[in-house]
Amino acid sequence: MSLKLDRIELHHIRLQYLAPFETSFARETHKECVMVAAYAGGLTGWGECVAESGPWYSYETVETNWHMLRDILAPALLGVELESPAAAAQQFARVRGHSMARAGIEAAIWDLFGQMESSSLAQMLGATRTRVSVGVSVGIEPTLKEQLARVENFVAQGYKRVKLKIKPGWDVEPATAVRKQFPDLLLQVDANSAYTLADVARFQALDDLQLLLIEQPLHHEDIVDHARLQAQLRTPICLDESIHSYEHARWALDLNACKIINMKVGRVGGFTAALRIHQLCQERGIPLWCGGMLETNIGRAGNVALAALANFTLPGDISASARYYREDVAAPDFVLNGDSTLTVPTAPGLGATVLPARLAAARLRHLEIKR
Ligand code: OSB
Ligand code: MG
Repeated sequence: MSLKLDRIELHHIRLQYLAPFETSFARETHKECVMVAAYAGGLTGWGECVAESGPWYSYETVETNWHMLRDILAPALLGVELESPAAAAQQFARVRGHSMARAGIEAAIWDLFGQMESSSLAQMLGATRTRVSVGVSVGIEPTLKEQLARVENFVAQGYKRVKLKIKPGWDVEPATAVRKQFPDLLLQVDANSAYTLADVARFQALDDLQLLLIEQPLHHEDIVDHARLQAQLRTPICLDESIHSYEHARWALDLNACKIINMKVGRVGGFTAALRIHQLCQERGIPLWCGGMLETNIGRAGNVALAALANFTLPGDISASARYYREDVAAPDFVLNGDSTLTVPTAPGLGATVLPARLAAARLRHLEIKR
């Protein structure tokens, strides 16, 4: 089956988080992102671009996504007969960078093909799991007491894996306190590139806490110093920011810069690239888990489908919908199962769809693109 797009619509939205989310790089109270709707043959496919309002996690922003989608990516697809979602990715082969913009529009094409062919995204990706193990990412809190209360609350909700955000001055102490109160909790930390090799003693102190992994301790592009740090630690290093593409994954593994990779479909440029990285990691014996960007239910549906692939063997940062927003722009909501899992959607395509009234309420900007 093939398709030809009639038009593409972009929606710039803003949603308030239920609670502020603080990392080593920013404290955010609201989500802003671009939602992509692709129209073909009476069907609508949705995709979410995960870039944030400012270039703190990544150089990409809502504004760079908007520019790339409007001026480069949408025009590259409109009027083209697409044989498969991979063919859409192929149309972007000349584009350097801008992974999150590419992934957002590619997701809308996957959704369209899934609906057309009556297969779920998980099926299209070759994933077989019906539920995926998930955890929760806990931001930096003003005090240790507030952090412990937050972790306690998530554990009570049924989350069996917790990730703590760390930064210099907020690392060994909060992680030790959580480990002490929850001796059996699956626990990991994420530094979002806040450290350098000079901080090796900090990481050696974390080495005694039986952490699943230490995520992206060093520079956001680095794969050289991470290899040096890994050689001095027992705890596996997991890379997030540094893995922008299939090639970056291969280079990092060739250098032993990490033992685990956090897969974010937006960061690597779409499901087509994610599938190649999944295969590479499977061949090299490198476990994956699915990262999150505080997505709406559109992005979350894609993450859950991806995490259903065989080599996603660690719990993902894919929490239940209720952890993020009071009213998501899309439905259905994802609910945490008793075994700390989310259920993989089985409906055709993403299995999630935007609610027009919610979208309108959250929308700051709208654009229709036709050939
Ligand atoms: O580093 O994993 C990260 C959110 C925004 C930017 C970077 C990160 C995160 C998260 C969120 O940790 C995890 C989630 O979506 O629940
Ligand atoms: Mg991270």
